[in-house]
Amino acid sequence: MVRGYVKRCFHERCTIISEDGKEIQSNGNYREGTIVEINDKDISVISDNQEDVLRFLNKLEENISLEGKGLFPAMEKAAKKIKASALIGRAAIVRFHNDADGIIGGIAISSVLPAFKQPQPSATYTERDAINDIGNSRLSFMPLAVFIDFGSSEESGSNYDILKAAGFEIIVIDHHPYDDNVAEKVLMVNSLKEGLPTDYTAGYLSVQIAKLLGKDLTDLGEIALAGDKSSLGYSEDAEKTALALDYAAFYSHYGSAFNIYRDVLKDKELRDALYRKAKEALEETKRHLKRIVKTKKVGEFTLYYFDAEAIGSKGEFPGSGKMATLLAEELKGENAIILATTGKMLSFRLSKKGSVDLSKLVDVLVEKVSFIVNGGGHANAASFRIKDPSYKDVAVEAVITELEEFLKKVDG
Ligand SMILES: [Mn+2]
Repeated sequence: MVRGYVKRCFHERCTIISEDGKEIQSNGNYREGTIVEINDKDISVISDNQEDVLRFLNKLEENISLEGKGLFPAMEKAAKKIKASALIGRAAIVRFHNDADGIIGGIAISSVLPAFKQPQPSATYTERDAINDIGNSRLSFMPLAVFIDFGSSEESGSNYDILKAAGFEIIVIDHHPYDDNVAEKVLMVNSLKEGLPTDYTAGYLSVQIAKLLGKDLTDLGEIALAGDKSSLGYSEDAEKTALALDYAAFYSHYGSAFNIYRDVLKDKELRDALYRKAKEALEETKRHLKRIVKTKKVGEFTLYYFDAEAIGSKGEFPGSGKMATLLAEELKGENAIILATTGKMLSFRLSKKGSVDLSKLVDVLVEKVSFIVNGGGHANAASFRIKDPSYKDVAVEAVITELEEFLKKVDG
C-alpha cells in the first residue's frame, strides 16, 4: 500500500504519481492534487489538505534516486525537489540572470523542470518581480520558484517573504555572496556557502544538478564557465558561444529571449554571426578605451577609470560592465582595479583575481557614502548605484578616498 498524488484526470482516466515515483494510470475521477491510497487496484481518497500534500511531497523527494553524487548535499536536495516537482507537474518559475552563465543555468534547469522561464534583468529580486510571479501563478498550489545566478543578497531576501506568504517554495542557485538570513528562507545552492570559490558558477552548478537527474549537458557547463571567465577552464569554442549569448542577451527583449538562446546553442551559423558582431564591437571599444582611460595610483594598486558613455553609443553592446572586463583582461597580471562609470551605475573589475575583495569594498562604499544607493557583486567584479548621474565625478573621488582607507585596513 502506497500513497499517490493525482496529477491529472481526463475522461475518467487519471494519472497518479506514487510516492516511490512511479506513474500509475487508473480509472476514476478525482480532484487534481488529491492524495490517495493505492491498494493493489483499489484507490481510496485521503485528502487534499496542504499538510498531507506536503507530507507526500517530502516522501516523494526522499525516494528520488540520483545519478551519481552531487558536489555537496544542498545540490542533491535541490535535484530531488526539482525532480519531484516535475513528476507531479507542479507549477514552476525559472528566473535566470540574463547573461551567458545565467542563461545556461536557465536552460539546464528547465530541461529537467517544465517551467515558466523568465530572464532576470536586475541583480536583485525586486518587489515588482515578486508581485508578478504571484500574479502569474495564483491558481496553482505551492508553486516552485528557481532563481539562477542572482538572488542571494539581503535585498532579494526581503521580497522572498512576500513570495513565501503566497505559498511559494524557493530554490536559489548562485555563486554571489549570500546573506545568512536568505540562506534560511530558501533552499540555497551556492558555491560560496559550501566553501567553494565563485568559479563554480551558477550555470555550472545548474548543469551539475541536471546531470544528477540523468541529463548530461557537460558542453553547456563550459559555456557557463566561459561566460564568467571561471578559472575552472573552458574551450575556445565555449568562449565564442558565451560571447554570442551575451550579445543576444544585450539586444533581446526580456519576454521572448529564451528561444533565441536555444537557437544560438543549436545553430552554429547564427552563433558565429553574433560572435563576429560582438567581437567587432569589443575591438572597437578597446581602441577607444586606450584613448579615454585615466589612472590614479592608490597604495599598491593602480585605479583605471573611465566614462563608459564617452565610448560607442548609448544602449549598444558592450555595456559598461563588459567594457570594464575588457580592460581588466588587457591589464591581466597587473595590480589594477578598473572602474567604469555610466549613468547611475559604476562597475569595478579586477585584473589580478583575488588581489582584493571588490564586494567588500562596495559594502564599505554603500555604508559610508551617502549618495551611493546600493551595490553588490563578487570578489573580482562588483558594482554600485548612485542616486543621480550628476554624482558621478564625486563618486570617483569617493572611491579613491575609500579605496586608500580600505587597502590600509586589508594590509593591517
Ligand atoms: Mn554568474
